[in-house]
Amino acid sequence: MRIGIVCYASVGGSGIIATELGKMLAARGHDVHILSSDTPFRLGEYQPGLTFHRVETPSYPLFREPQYLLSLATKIVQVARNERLDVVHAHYAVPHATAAYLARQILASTDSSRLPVVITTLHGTDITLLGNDRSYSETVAFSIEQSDGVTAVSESLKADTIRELAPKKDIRVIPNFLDCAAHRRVDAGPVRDRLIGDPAAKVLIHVSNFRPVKRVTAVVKVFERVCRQAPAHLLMVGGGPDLDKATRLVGELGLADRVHFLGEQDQVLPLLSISDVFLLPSAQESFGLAALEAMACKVPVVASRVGGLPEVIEHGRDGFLYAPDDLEGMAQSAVALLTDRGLNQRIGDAARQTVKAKFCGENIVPRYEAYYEETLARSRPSAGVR
Ligand code: GMT
Repeated sequence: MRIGIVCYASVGGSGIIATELGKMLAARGHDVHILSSDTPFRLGEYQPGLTFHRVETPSYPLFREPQYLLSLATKIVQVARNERLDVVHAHYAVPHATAAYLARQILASTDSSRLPVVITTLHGTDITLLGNDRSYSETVAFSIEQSDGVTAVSESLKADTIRELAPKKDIRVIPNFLDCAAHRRVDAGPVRDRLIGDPAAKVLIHVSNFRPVKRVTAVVKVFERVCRQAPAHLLMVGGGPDLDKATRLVGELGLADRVHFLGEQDQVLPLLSISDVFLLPSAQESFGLAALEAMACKVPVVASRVGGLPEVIEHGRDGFLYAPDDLEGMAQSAVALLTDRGLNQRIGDAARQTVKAKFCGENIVPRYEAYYEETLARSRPSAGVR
């Protein structure tokens, strides 16, 4: 198939999934075109079958507002026409589903025999934070309904979408995934020596884009409770609006020599591989890809029981889940994992097993392929895939 994938380039789960999907589809013989405003940070080196198309949004001195929706729709039209796309797969509804809808209308006005199907994948905040905002909700619901196919990354997000927007559309749940062969614990001794020094010291880690929904100050508060019983180090990986708040709190709590702010990193495997516990006390999480990446590296996750996280983590078996405000519960599980080596190993091994059993790309990507085929067959029964 000829597949166009529209995604955000910035650090975030939807861009990572879209890029990994593109890479795996290309490796499986499809002709894949990624459309984004910048090179997605996980794109990596050149791969046959995978082409990147930059969406340029020219600025005009009269407008304060960048016209990304229009430039993206135009780029989708151009790529769909030039590359004879069968599928346009929009990751994140806002505004990608709308741009894809607009592009298809434009294509239909010029050559309706060559229309790609539009598939939208809902990732989370496009529904739970943005899409349900009254400033956007009608357009987002309309664009979702106008897609030929809609997927969500968890049952929880599907339920949220139905509750918030009530789109007249079936939503297929296809969970997020990893390249399980590539995503594993690596030998990162030198990284550990340089960052932490003491080989006996325990390490906690948090990776996110430091938006309010990630509750990075709760990460620091859990860590402070942990340190009262089991002095450790905390790696804070990422950046975003709440970075300053977290830095300030670390200073106020006198933890500056134990907390390492590392900024955005595209290679998280070495950092996960030197960690003993991953903290994710989010207010909301449609899936929790960052948790899945930790689990693949056998790092036990202590997280909030919200959104799709219970579909990824089974409390007490392959990780620990608590009410978002139960920082004490999170701290106690973290302490147990840092002080009981057997427990840490058992939970870490079970976590890797869960990832391998349920969330490997080799099992999930064929579900996207099947969904593309099914949607194409439904939308143009006689034409089939060209
Ligand atoms: O979590 C983020 O900050 C980024 C955001 C995104 O759309 O890029 O993540 C959402 O999509 C990810 C990939 O499907 C999910 O793993 C995250 O759980 C989800 N984030 C939230 O729901 C807060």
